[in-house]
Amino acid sequence: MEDTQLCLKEALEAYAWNGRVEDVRRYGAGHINDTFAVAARGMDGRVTRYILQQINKNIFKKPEEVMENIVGVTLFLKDKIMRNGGDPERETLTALLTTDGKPYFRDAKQEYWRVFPFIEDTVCLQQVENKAQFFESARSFGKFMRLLGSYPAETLHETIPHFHDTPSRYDNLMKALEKDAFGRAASVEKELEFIRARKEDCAHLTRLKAEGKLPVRVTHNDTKLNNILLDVVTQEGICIIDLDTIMPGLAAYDFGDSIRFGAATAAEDEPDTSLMHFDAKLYQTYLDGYLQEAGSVLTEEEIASLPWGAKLMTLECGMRFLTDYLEGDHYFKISHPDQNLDRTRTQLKLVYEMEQYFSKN
Ligand code: ADP
Ligand code: GN1
Ligand code: MG
Repeated sequence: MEDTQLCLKEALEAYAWNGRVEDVRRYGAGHINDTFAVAARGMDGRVTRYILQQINKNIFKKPEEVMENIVGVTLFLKDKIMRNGGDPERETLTALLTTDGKPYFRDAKQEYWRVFPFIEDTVCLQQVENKAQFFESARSFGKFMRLLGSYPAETLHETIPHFHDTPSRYDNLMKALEKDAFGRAASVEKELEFIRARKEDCAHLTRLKAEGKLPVRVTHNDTKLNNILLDVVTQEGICIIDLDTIMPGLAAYDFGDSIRFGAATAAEDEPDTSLMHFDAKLYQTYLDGYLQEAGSVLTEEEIASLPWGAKLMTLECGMRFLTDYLEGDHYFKISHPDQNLDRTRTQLKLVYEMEQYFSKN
């Protein structure tokens, strides 16, 4: 803890801030980075807030490349937003520069930090409260992909190789199972049986992609509801955040990951799976919103691939949570011992109910 505080102090000294730093506190419910809200009081007495994040280097092995992607994409989006008469300070992130002009700070322990302005007067939801919010988030993610349609995808770094390569996620799970380093395999037989029965399904999207039947686009790849900020008053989608995994990908990945998290009746880590259901009405709501913004650029094959995205992103996430559980919880942040197992179970329940729904609709 003392170590973190020392590094935090070092990172705080690397930025000019707009005044004197008055408050620094842990912030948000992300599973990956260490996020802090920083409040600084200026000479005029006004308080400005910022988001300070330590990039998770166990996961993002090349933080400079993550930041190069983010700077490139956000500058591109700023230009588009200005041309469309929007507010570039509010509608996309801005990586602030350190006092020596870099979009990140590397501390003495070789950890990487970055700062974004805090987008005020917004809400970040952990669960959908009403249809309108989900519709808005769908429009925003659809628009995000459409706006990045002319971004030079070949300049993007692959920040996490094979991120949505579902068959390789399956293989990783099997490797973790074989090792069973924490002696947990015996307690997850039922879950493994469910996953094994869907081994062939895992390759559906990657196969279509390899055959050139689905176009590769610039995608966000982590489109859960808490990676978008909505206007606190109008509930309009304002800003897409968490841009670490922007990489070339499929529309079905972005669509699917939003469905996985949002078209669900309980939290991702709900221990009582009887409370978790796939919400088909919310699915339709998201589909309508997404197509309203992205429908004009999606091919027929892509539209047909969206339900597969929902199922496979959910199955894949379930496999990732289970792999982490078997490997001793080193990837996703946890706050209680079986949280990754709880997360696995909710995802598998959703997969099951999606299958029932998609087989009839
Ligand atoms: P992680 O990769 O750990 O999920 P995120 O970048 O998603 O990290 O940030 C974690 C949380 O911090 C978000 O869910 C959101 O609540 C909050 N957050 C991040 N960036 C901003 C911002 N610029 N303005 C306001 N809140 C933010
Ligand atoms: C992580 O960073 P965060 O909390 O928005 C993860 C996603 C998972 C998600 C599950 C880089 O997202 O891939 O779908 O948890 N991000 C990374 O909630 O692995
Ligand atoms: Mg996040």
